[in-house]
Amino acid sequence: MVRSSLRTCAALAVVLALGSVCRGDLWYVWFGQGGDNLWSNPDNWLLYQTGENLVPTGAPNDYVILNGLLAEANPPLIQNGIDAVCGILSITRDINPVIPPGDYPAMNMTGGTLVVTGQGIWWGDDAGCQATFNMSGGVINLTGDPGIFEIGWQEDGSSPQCRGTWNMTGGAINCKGISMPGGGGAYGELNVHGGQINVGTADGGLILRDDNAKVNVTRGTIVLEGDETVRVAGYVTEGWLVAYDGLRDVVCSYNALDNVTTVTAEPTLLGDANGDDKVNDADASILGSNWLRQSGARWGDGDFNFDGKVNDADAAILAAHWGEVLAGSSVPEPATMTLLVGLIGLAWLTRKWAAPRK
Ligand SMILES: [Ca+2]
Ligand SMILES: [Ca+2]
Repeated sequence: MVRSSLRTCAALAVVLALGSVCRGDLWYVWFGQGGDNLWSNPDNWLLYQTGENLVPTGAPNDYVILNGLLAEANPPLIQNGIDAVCGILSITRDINPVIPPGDYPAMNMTGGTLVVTGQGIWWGDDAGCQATFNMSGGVINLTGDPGIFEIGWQEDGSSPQCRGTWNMTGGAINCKGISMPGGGGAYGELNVHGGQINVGTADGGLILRDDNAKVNVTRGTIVLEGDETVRVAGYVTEGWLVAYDGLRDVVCSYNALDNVTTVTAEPTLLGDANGDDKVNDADASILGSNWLRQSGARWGDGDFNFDGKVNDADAAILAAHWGEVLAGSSVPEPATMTLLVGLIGLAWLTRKWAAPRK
């Protein structure tokens, strides 16, 4: 049985690596060998202490360790209908040093709920841990003590550098603090492209420590408990908190009635890659120069739907907003329309523009 032998090998590797380390009560290790990537499928999990296939129960001292062998190819998914619980959610070398070279685990959440009952989330914890969380829906509640949402932790000077990345295009996160990065050697990146993150102060609120912290707000919202305008202004000055990778301004306002500080990006037109409040040939040129890029693309590269790629989905967004200016709209110029068609070369775009725009 291939799957059984994979599990045995992975379990053995974890056992050998863990030795006498014992910081949590139970360790639920994700291997993703159940065939569906669903968090709720026991066959995707291996309880280290017993070798059983069990879904995490949510006891506060239990760890969920997502970087089991082969985890990158089979990342966990929480979707509508799944109510997940765990003690500590971790991508961590501290507990499981057996991260294969080049294996960068991920996790996806499109709906459902995740309640983290223990210390919190350690996303990218210690040297070599490079992990990406993609959240487009659902709700994450960190209810434990301290209930920290930590992106990137690593001892200063150790290598290779860990990188914790959290991409959010929808859904909501409720936590008692955000810590980025910790330990002096890590890199943590939080992209708030949609949805909302509510940050309480029970564990310090929003804490950004150095140049290795990057919070990038585009079309999502961060809500901080209390008047945090001075702290936010400091982060903006340092360049640790930016809007649209620095193309736009961060907007921060305090509402005394609700005692919350809201952080957003200034309004931006969809398709405005260069942030000049117009959607025109300059943006089309940017999109064209990055056309069919498969990974790592940003808003300023023409990735308007935040999937890291530049393709027809982004071209469709550009086309839908072609000629707009922030305070109104204008008629696109024929010459620039031709340029864009030439750059992208999509027949359907030509068809779209053949009809008069309203
Ligand atoms: Ca523009
Ligand atoms: Ca895209």
